Amino acid sequence: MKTIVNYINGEWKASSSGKFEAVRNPATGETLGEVTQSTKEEVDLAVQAAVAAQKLWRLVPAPERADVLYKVAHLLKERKEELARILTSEMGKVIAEARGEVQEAIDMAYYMAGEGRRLFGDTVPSELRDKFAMSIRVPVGVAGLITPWNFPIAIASWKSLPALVAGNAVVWKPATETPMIAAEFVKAYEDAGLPKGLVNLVHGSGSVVGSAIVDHPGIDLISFTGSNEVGKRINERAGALLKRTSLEMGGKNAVIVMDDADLELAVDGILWSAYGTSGQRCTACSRVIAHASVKEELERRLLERIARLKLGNGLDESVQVGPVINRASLERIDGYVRLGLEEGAKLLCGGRIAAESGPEEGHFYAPTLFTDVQPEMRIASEEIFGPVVSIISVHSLEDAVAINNAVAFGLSSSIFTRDINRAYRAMRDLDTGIVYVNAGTTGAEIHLPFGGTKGTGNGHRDSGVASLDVYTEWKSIYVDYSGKLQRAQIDNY
Ligand code: UN1
Repeated sequence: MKTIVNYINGEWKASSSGKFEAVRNPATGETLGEVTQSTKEEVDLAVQAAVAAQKLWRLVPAPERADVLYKVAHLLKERKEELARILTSEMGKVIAEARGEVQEAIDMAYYMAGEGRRLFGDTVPSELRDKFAMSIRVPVGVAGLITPWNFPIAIASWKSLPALVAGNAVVWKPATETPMIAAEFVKAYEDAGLPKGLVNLVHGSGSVVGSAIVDHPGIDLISFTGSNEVGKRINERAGALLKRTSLEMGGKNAVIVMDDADLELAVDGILWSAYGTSGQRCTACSRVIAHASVKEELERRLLERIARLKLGNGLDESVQVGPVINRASLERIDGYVRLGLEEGAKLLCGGRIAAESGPEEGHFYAPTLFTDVQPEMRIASEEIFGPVVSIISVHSLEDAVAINNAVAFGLSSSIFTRDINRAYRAMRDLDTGIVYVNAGTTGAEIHLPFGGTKGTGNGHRDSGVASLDVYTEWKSIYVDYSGKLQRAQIDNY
């Protein structure tokens, strides 16, 4: 059994609280280890270390900062298989997906290392003679990162790597369910030679450690991925303290299948984005908006393929659907299914805790498909975060887009059509931060901005160059080499 401890100011140490939480394998129920539960005081120590380290780090040339990131990328690449196995054991996603997720962190590390030689600002002409004007990116200070269990290394990479390359320090609270992969990521930073104090890992609950990070005056910005409920609270609290917050929250993502779609391709896209990661992606497909003329054929093909999906322990290469994260999640998903039945939706398959589950064993939910769902039903508008899909029938692209846009979230959407005009209209009108054409709702690549509209976020983006906007301030600089006082807007007009 492993004991997972904090990493504060370059030292691995358990919290003085003496408290631990068990880390369990969601596929087997086996206890993998225990994770230290920290106090507010430890957040304070982490922030002090971060503040001190950042004072020096901001002066290190960005290409030199990036050298450390290249080493992180290299180490993650070397350790990819080992990391993927740890990820699968504590989070449950199938091993092929876990490898993909580690790859996402590797890609992000190389990409952000490249930013060390870019971090582009602007040079622009001044309106006055003999005057030079430019705007440059400068670090914000100390970033507080609060990350979820569903993409425990990829999402942490989207946040910590741009923070560091831009010259910030980090205090990170990972999800309680996935502390082992978090420790491995931090170990890669340590082994790459990142100076102590720049990344601090503090394990514990949201109510103690998360709140302390949000409240601490030494933390300048918060980047959070998780539920809407927690995100709203963070936003209110951090807003009152005038801290920058970047929030990435829920989704209710839809795949639109038009009457001219390649149906086999649509089925592939739906299966992968709805039941991959057991539906526990912010980007998971949980609605299918199908043209009435292809709906029945689509249902028939989906049912045939769902029946062949293999559930089980994600370490088994032949398994396609792993467990959900814990018992509470299993019950919440089942609760939504009961609700769907009460609301009058028609259950086509699944709708039950799968036989692979047991009270002390894994937590598996049978891939579930509802049809004849009305857009306003709760199963069609609230985030379920499990393998549950609702089919809604429409007669036109306009109706499909309107239904897609009617929910409170706006993360990802997709359309299957062979008509280029329809595809472009959808790209224009779908109100989500990510749009796919002829692919499911998942599969975001790290060099593009990740995030969404409406209840999904608050206007910021993870990953891509856009993430630098979260971790930098703009500084506008004017250099007057005329040797005299020149008044802008006055002396020149
Ligand atoms: C998430 O669901 O929180 O596009 C992240 C995807 C992945 C990232 C998902 N690359 O599904």
